[in-house]
Amino acid sequence: MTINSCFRNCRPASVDTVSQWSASGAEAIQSECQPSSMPKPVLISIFVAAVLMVLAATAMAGQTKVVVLDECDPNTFNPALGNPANGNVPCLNVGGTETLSKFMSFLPTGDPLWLFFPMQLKVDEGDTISVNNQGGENHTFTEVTQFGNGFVPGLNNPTGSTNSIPECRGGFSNNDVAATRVAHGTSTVIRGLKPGTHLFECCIHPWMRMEIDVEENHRVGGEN
Ligand SMILES: [Cu+2]
Repeated sequence: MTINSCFRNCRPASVDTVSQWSASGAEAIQSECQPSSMPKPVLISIFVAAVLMVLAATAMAGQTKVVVLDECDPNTFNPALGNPANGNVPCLNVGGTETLSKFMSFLPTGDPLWLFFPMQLKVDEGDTISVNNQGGENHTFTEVTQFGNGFVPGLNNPTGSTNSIPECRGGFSNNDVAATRVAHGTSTVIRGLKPGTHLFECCIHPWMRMEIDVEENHRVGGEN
């Protein structure tokens, strides 16, 4: 605000001219010229502070990573199981050296090189969990109420049962199961888990299991 426009708008009743007013002292002018509405710099500062608070709240929500691993050897897996014409997904060469015969030798328990890592995780409510498949095969990261058989009978523990747990039933023809697929080289993000214990399993390799314990988040209430 210039001194002239200020004079017009908010001069004291006792002065008639700018020079009169100036004679009463610069500090008085400054004080009289404070506009009644909030000046722009203050508004901008408040906006910036609000944005920073939102960003800080977002940053406080943790991000945790889970890695999906396998060691399939493409040289032995793909001739037997990697024909897309049969609905199979080839083992991608990510350096895996576990041969198919070695893999099969671990059944019915399951090859321990096929796993979620870590196998147990504690997170806070509001945290996001990024699940990244670094193996050569496709997997699922499916929340289940109880661990149990997947949808590939030959890989089921312990008897090759075709009776899979409900969350895996129907395999990828079931949209709910297909939605939990984590293709090799891709990630899926899990959000919004409620406080408590959550179990996740691969519906293809049912020994790939993990538990995520979600703790109630007190940060929003300022208790942390
Ligand atoms: Cu799997």
